Amino acid sequence: MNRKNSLPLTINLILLLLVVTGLVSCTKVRAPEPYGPLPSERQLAWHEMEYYMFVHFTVNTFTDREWGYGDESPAVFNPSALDCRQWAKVAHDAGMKGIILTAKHHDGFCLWPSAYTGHSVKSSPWRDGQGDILRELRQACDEYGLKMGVYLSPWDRNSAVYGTPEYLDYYRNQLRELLTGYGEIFEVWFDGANGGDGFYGGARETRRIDNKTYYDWSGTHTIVRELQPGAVMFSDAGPDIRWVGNESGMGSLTNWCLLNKDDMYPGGGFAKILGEGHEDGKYWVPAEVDVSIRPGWFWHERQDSMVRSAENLMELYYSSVGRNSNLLLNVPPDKRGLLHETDVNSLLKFKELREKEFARELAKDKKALASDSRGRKFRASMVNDGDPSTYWAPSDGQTPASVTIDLGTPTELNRILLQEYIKLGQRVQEFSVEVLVDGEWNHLLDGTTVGYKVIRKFPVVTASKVRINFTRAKSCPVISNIELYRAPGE
Ligand code: FUL
Repeated sequence: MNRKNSLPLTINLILLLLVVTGLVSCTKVRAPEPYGPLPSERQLAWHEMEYYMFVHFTVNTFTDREWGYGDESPAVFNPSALDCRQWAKVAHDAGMKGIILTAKHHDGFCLWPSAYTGHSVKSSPWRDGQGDILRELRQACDEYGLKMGVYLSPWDRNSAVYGTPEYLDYYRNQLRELLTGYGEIFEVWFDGANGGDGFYGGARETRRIDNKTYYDWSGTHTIVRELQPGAVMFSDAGPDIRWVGNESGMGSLTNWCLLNKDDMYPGGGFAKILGEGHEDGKYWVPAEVDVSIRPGWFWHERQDSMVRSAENLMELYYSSVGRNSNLLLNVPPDKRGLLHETDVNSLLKFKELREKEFARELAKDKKALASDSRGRKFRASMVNDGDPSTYWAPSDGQTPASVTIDLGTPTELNRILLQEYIKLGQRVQEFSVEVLVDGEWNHLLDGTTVGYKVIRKFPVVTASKVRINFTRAKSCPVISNIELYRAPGE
């Protein structure tokens, strides 16, 4: 072999070596297998919304009630200055990502001109019976880049056929109108309050239905999937999003996005289970916290002085978004058809407060070390690179495992935010946080589940390192994000 040919041979050998090493390291960096139920695309998009507006508006706004009986004359519905653009602008300016409107509440009055009943805006004096709030809301949401959702009360105290099989056709026809006439819907809200006394076309009687069987929910779910494949459905029992089990704004500290929903149904009295979900749940059904900015869901003049303050909304944020739930905050328009100045003020102040609270993130791009990583692609620094699509993961079977953020110098902190890479399932069962203060490791806090997002407060501590121990997980923890903050105050 002459010299001329031996050079390429060396290069070939080097190349071969590189390929073999590459292959070996590729097998080493195998991504973790998904574990348990996983979120669908529509659920992933919903998780990222985090915070959006609920709008309760109907005849009740004018009759000063929370539950209309169903005998209200459409003549009472006459907002003097209704402006969905104001709702949408406020939602947008407040940092919300969408609006869910009570298209029909229990009283049966429809905010759109349904072809299946006269009990709607078309029989009201508002816009001379030519109005359609759903249409106006659609335009406003588009203008402000918001998603739109609908609440269609299953219980209808106006309908003469409520309680009979015929009502199901009526309900589904109305649902079809909402799902085909107003563009893309991100969430359909199925309420759990059902049956009781009502007008029922003049019968004025009590009608009880069997929550479990009457509505044939699976048939209704099929319609939603067909007409709006991107929409998530909410109810006490999912199928996509579950009620958190209370209306006071409290997400559960331990909060599984998982639920064994097979034997559950709306209005079935499952409130206790719904907070935590099921650790061994068979389905991905995360929690949504629905709560009102006022004591009532509808506007009442006497409650103008009882609007939640920005500080109170901040607490709600921690007990909902901070606990692996989305926050659906109700802001009811008044008789003018406008969000009241006091409510608007609180919402905008809350936005400012939130921005200040999370203005100083301290972990980003700091040195991160892990007790173990399954390879370069999954190294510790993936938790603070600001990219939600990358994550740290230790090798299989390496739990407990920990990540340490090295802040470089003693730094004041009082908030921590953690996120799992939920596309691979919800895995963390328990974690703890330690801080290095004056050369000594101190225990700071314990936690249970993480899921999409957890934010925890603690009194200011001056630490040079923070260690997050994932002490128990169903399979190796898969962490996409760790943030540390120094929020104003103590
Ligand atoms: C409940 C209803 O009865 C309330 O009026 C309100 O709509 C709330 C969000 O859901 O079940």
